[in-house]
Amino acid sequence: MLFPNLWRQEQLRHVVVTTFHEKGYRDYGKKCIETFLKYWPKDISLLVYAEDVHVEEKDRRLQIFDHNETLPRLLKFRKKFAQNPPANGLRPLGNSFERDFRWDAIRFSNKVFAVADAIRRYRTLADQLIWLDADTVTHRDIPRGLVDKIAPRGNQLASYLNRRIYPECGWVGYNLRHQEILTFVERFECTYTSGYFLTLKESHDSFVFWKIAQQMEQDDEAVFKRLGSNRTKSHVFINSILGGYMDHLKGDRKAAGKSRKSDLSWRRREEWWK
Ligand SMILES: [Mn+2]
Repeated sequence: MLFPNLWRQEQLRHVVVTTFHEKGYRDYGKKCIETFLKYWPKDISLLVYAEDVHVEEKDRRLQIFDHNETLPRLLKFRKKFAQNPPANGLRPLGNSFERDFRWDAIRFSNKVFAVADAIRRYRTLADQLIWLDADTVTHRDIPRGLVDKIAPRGNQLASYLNRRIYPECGWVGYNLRHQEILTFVERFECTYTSGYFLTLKESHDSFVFWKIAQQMEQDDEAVFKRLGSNRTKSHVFINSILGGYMDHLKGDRKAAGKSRKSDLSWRRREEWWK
């Protein structure tokens, strides 16, 4: 055949990004790094935005950024809203406050500012930038072809784990070649820095991501690739194609180091799930 490559999808360059603080490093971040280095394709690097923690692992595929040096916008945002209860997971309820993570913009904004910085930094060096929560472990060799296959292409600005409610943003693949990628990043950050998040129904990163994505699709600025399912409300990460290679340790699963079998909505055959 003259042009056999026409029948295959073009190989893309990928880079993965995550963040954690000191307790996160001990509880799950270390494991995330170790299993990344073991099971991910050897031409893919991991960038870590480390918040006040020394990362012990050393590898040519591992790059560490210090929060305090690389994320000035995050520091400024935190300072600006530090004394604002509705920005810190406290929602006014009569005379008191109700605690709910869905209004903890300060806690979840570190993901937003880290991914924004990474996208600007790597825009010309890679084709896809994957956000990966640090509370994930990889349990099986990830084939290069899989990373290419689920990557956003063409007019797809990002691929994400959709579900019946706001998406599960433990995995988001950003298309660095998309002409509106910087527009997206700008909106993502500005929703927080401007204080606009206080007017939204929820202010964690997944909700804000979803709102911006919906608006961009409505305005024909971009489309998004969906890797999840509209039939499920929870555990969409491990029940998607990603569950065959990774686990997402939500809540108390961090201590166990593993999700529960009952979190699976169908039977998985991989060794990890036995
Ligand atoms: Mn997570």
